[in-house]
Order: sequence, then structure tokens, then C-alpha cells
Amino acid sequence: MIDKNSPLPIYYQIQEMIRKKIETGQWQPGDMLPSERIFSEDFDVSRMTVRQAVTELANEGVLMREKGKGTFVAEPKIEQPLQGLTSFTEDMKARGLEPGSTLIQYRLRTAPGKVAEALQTEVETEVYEIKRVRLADDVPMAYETTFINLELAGDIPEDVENRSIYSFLEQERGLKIGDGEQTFEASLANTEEADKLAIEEGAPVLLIQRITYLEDGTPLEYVKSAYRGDRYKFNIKTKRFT
Ligand code: 16G
Repeated sequence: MIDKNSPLPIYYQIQEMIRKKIETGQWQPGDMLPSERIFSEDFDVSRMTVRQAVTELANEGVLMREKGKGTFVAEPKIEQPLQGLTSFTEDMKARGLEPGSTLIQYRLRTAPGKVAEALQTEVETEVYEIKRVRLADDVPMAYETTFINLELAGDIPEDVENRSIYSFLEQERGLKIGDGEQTFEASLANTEEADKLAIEEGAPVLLIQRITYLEDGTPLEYVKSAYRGDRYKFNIKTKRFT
């Protein structure tokens, strides 16, 4: 399968072969790859070449290395379009995954400075602070802290753990969520994030901040979340300004 006369570099050909095996389902998420030695013997290429191919795929998140154990096929990343303002529950359902949450904190408090600024309120304003680990098929995907203005939302029941906050606010409170503003930032999981997301401390995470506005432009929520870098990618269709 490896063509040494091809103008394509050998490591690249190995990568494409691995990708194909994964795409066709011959190799499933969680399957262990053959060792570097076996790979290099089977294809009659150097171990260095095999390592280069595998390292790049691991960096891309297609493969996953586990110290002292081996290299495995990673779970496919969840690709989330950024065009629409969706809730976690909607995102997971759209992918055929079962959304869930673990409630870490639920309380009313006065808005911290940054939150008050984002929500365009005074610091004395009462806000809900709700921390949830968001799950897809019981696997932690994101660790999210949301601040919601009490005055706008009214009482939010504590059993939000098992439901969608957006559908509660829209259907039961009749609020009309309009648009949002988001920032994305690369980061490394701190101790708390690593613990909640079941990843190693220092593993890559994507920090997302979102301010969600009601249709009349009033800020409703300010959310900070850490998404697992190994399970998420975002896409957006762009257009050149003319
Ligand atoms: C998403 C939103 C978050 C919102 C939540 C509501 C991002 C970065 N965050 O996770 O702002 O609070 O959905 O989800 O997209 P729910 O309706 O399932 O509770």
C-alpha cells in the first residue's frame, strides 16, 4: 500500500492509510494501533517515519496517545457550526447524542464586576450562578458557568440539571432570545477543569465566553465555558467583504 516511488511523502501515505481505516470503520474509536515496530516492519519503513505520521494525527486529535499503554483511535470530534445561536441540548440532539448535565453549583448572588459589566447591570444586581458539567452520552464535553439576571429570568428551578435552560426560559418564561456574542480562546485545563472534564491537567481546552441578548437587546446571560479540545471543533461559513 505504500508506494516508495510516489512523489507523496511516505509519512503522508501512512497517515492517509490510517485515516481511511478509521473512515471505513475498519478501525473503531478506542482500538489500539499496532506498535511502531510492527508498523515499520509491515511497511518496510523507518520507525521515525511511522512516528512522524502518528504524531501529526495525534496532534490533530485523530489518534490519542496514552502514556505507557499505546496509541488509540480517538473519538471523532463534535463539529459545531457557529452560525446559529443554539443551546447545548439542541447541539447534542442534532448529533444524535443524549444531552445531560451534572450540577456543580446553583446559587443566587450579587453580580461580580465582570458579570455586571457584561449584563449591563449594577454590581448589586442579583444573578443566578449555575455551574454544570455538560455531558453527551454521559461523557463530559464542557464545563460551563452561566450567570443569568434574576430580574429578567425570574426563579429558575434547581432541577435545571436535567433540562435545557434555554427551553425553560423560552417556553416557560416566554423570553425571546435574540442573538449572542462569543469569544474563543485556546487554553490548558486547570485543576478544576481537568477534574470536571475527566481530562489531564494541562490538556487543551477551548475557553468560550458568550453574552446572550434578548430580542430587544437586553443582555440575559453571561457564560464562561471550557470545551474539551480533543472532542470539539467549530466551523463557520465566511464571506469575503466586497
Ligand atoms: C450552550 C451555550 C450557553 C447556554 C447553554 C444552554 C455556548 C458556548 N454556550 O452551552 O451559553 O447557556 O448552551 O444550554 O455555546 P441548555 O439550554 O441545554 O441548558
